[in-house]
Amino acid sequence: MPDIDKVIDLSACPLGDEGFITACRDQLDRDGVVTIPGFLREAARKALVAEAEAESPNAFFTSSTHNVYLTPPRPELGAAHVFNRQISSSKGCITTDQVPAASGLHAIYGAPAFRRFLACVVGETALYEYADPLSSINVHYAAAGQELGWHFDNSSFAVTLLLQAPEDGGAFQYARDLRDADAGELNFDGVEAVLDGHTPPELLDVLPGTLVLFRGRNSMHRVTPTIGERTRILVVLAYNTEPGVALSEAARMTFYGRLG
Ligand SMILES: O=C(O)CCC(=O)C(=O)O
Ligand SMILES: [Fe+2]
Repeated sequence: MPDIDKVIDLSACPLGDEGFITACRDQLDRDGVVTIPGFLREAARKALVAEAEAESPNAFFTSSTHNVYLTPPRPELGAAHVFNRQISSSKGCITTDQVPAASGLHAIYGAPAFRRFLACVVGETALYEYADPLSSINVHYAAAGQELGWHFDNSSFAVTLLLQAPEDGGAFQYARDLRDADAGELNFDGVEAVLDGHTPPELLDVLPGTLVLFRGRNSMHRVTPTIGERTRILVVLAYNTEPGVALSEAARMTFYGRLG
């Protein structure tokens, strides 16, 4: 495994710098998102793209429909209700165990300094890997026409690394603080206005090599369809706030098509 400073540009993301950590935390609290451009060194990013492309024939492809809340439908509301509106998503995915052992992704994911940095920024005391061999590091592939439809995340925060942008499309759009999950406020009118194009979403402009920290539990977001022959390649780094937690078997079957 490479040294962490061969993969992360520590001048763009000084992991132990208290001032930098505070600035990131304040930004995440204020805006619900932090981007750190140039997080990956360019040589490392290229190596990670090559690794991801080599493994892409073994990706698990899914094409599904879901509502924006990622829950089963509620028939009593009626098929036309925004709660039951079905959204399409399609992508390919590889899992932690498919990332080569010598990959910089394992070096980043496991580095104590990186974990401490993330924990401080998201306001947790510590972060832990998933107990199952699939869920900690995922690489997502979106080829021409593939997209991630509008949704709210179940997790309180997400960590992503864009490895390769498509020629066009693949834009990350979001509508901030659209619901309040903890208060049980689903905001049907607000959601419908975004889905119908009456409320224009915000655009997060992300260059390859950027680290994104995003609070997607109350901010609805999507990734628009890839346009052109270059596949969008994005890494999701997932952590738990408790040790020894595995992703549920149902979720693993849906996302990966297997349990381990
Ligand atoms: O692909 C992205 O940039 C975002 C991914 C996302 O929203 C998710 O995996 O829930
Ligand atoms: Fe999401």
